[in-house]
Amino acid sequence: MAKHLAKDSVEPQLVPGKLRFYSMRYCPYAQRVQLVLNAKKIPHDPVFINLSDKPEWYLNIFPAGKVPALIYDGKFLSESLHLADFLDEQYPEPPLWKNGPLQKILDKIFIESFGKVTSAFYKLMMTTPELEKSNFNELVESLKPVEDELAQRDSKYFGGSSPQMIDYMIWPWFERFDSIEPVSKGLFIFPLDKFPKLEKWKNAMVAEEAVAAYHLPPDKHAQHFIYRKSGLPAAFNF
Ligand SMILES: N[C@@H](CCC(=O)N[C@@H](CS)C(=O)NCC(=O)O)C(=O)O
Repeated sequence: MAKHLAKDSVEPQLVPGKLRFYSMRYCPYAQRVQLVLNAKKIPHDPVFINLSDKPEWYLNIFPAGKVPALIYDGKFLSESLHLADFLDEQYPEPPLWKNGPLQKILDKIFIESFGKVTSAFYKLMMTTPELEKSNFNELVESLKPVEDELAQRDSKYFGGSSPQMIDYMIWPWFERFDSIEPVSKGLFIFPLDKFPKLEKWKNAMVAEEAVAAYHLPPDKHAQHFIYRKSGLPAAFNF
């Protein structure tokens, strides 16, 4: 696995013909952008940032010190959803918003509402020393409208017969739900069987080329959460 660059590192030179992509291997927001890069086969040069010991040079370019970010035509660009949209416009094939403007805005509203799931997951995994039942229940509850949405769409993917932007933007959290079991030492298991539509969707997504190429097993995600929560620098290079 690529090394995450830390404080004492030197900024790597840009690679001609490749998009510079600042990332972190375990970041779900960076994964969103990676999935778009993969789906569109865009030549890119990933540089992984150690977020507990951020490189000086990175803070000089981007004082917020967050990932994901891209450098395109000398311009520094950030925010996963903006980056995903930019890539879709700049590299049109295959289109990831293919269902027209009305569906696009509906999908964007849905992606925004998915923030309830991402914050419930973060609360469960990161805010208490041991995972708590009430936080686990809140996460499970937050998935109900997501299951309902897929049922109502009545399609294999949220985007129809093939994965679209909406599928890629929510996928990273589903990949991480399986890490709840090892992090909680078997106490909590995400009950995917209670969400039959999402279970089928998840199985289809994981087999999809862009997703499979960047997929990590639950124990890797779990190890990152455990290290990160205890503030260990090993969280980024293990
Ligand atoms: N809204 C941002 C969120 C990005 C974000 O929070 N990234 C985390 C890593 S997963 C980060 O860079 N954290 C470093 C920090 O907050 O110092 C996006 O969608 O790109």
